Amino acid sequence: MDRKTFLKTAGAGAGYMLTPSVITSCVNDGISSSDLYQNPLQLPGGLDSDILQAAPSNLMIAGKYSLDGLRFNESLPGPTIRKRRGEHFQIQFQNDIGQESIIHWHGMIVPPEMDGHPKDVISDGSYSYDFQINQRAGTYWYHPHPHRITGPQVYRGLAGFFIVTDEEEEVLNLPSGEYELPLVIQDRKIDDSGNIYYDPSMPERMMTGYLGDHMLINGVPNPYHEVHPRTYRLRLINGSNARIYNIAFRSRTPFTVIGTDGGLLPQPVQTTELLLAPGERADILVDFSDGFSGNSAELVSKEFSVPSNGGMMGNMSQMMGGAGPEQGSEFPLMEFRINCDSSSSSTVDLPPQLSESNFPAEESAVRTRRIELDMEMMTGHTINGRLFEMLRVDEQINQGDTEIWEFINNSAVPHPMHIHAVQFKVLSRSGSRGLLPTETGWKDTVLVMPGERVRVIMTFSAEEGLYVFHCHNLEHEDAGMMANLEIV
Ligand SMILES: [Cu+2]
Repeated sequence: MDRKTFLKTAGAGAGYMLTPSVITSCVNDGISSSDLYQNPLQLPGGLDSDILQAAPSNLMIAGKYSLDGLRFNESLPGPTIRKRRGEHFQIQFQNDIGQESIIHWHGMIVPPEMDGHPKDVISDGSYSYDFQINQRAGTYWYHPHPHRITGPQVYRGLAGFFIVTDEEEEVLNLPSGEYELPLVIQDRKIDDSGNIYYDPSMPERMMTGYLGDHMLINGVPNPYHEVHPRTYRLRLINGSNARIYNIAFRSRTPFTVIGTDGGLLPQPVQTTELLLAPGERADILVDFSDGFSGNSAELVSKEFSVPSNGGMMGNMSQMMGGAGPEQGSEFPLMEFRINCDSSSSSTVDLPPQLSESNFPAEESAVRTRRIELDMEMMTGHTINGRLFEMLRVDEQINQGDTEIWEFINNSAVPHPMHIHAVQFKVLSRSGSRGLLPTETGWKDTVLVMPGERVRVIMTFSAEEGLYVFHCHNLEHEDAGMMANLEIV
């Protein structure tokens, strides 16, 4: 489907292309749900076992799409893990998928042998995880991390939420229970027979990554969810292989960003749109009692531009793009149907200060590392000119040191860069984009657009040992856009 057809199809529903002329607070005024959203949103259940089993399963999605899938504990997404800071986490990862795998707890700071380094893959049997949760409350997640095959394993269904709570967050009385919705957004390609398939072409492997033409939330295409006219907390994960979303409401209703990768922001930030790259998380508050016309609140990915980094390579990435809508196209995500008759109205009083964040001062950095991101015709995407090698130490860091890393994207495609074993603060970004609302908080993944230089600062306090950093565009990662960092 080309972009034009896609947008036409997406716009075929009743009503939602209308510009709201009157903003009312929850009145059933006839502008109601569109035909596009026909599938009820599913919410993953909690983990109730000390085994996390990955196994194949053929699935029907929304009654019409088939997926040759992989699931954790027969759940899609995987069961949600909820732990409190200070608790111990113990689990047996049981690998029954018939190929190598290992689990990475994305955003969690854990000992090296618990981190899911690709050298620790198992091809069957089980791997014991046992670590203490010693970090801020936040929306973390887990997914496989084997070298070369992370993309297909995540795509086929292996990913889940890992939610950490703590006292600092609890005193805020944020919406919880049914008013807290974990939402993982993933795009998928579906062929004419309704099969969800993973088959990246050479240009998709080498340039854009695998961009789907159907957007799934918690494994459901075109979902709707009924909400009360009150404030909800949405925990968003971009669990896509390559696609970046520009989260917004079609009505341009503002929402409040309260957290990101490493938990609560220092202060809440109001916005009408928010870029979210693969691997990144956003914790947002949405008040469904105000600012939506009628009883429908439609979440979309708003159009955005990907800076072209000059000449031939930029044009080539455009030409060689996959079959799905291009990176940066607008498309619908899901609909919240506001039940105006319900009485459970409640708003949230946020304090001006959400959390204590002691970001390291720039002067405390003992060195700056330049991390060059390049694309070479024969090699592919490289970090400082090299592809991943399992045991080669690329960056050696003294434990306890504070460093600045400068990511320089010399290529023509975006790279969301993820560093294991730390949370960092984004210091600056060259060009006109500036910092995003989420970049006022702790991050473990940062989007570096073509031509940009992004500086981040962090203190390496994790246990000594070998960890990785890599591009979270999973096709780039699988093709070798990954490197080792050793804490000594
Ligand atoms: Cu990349």
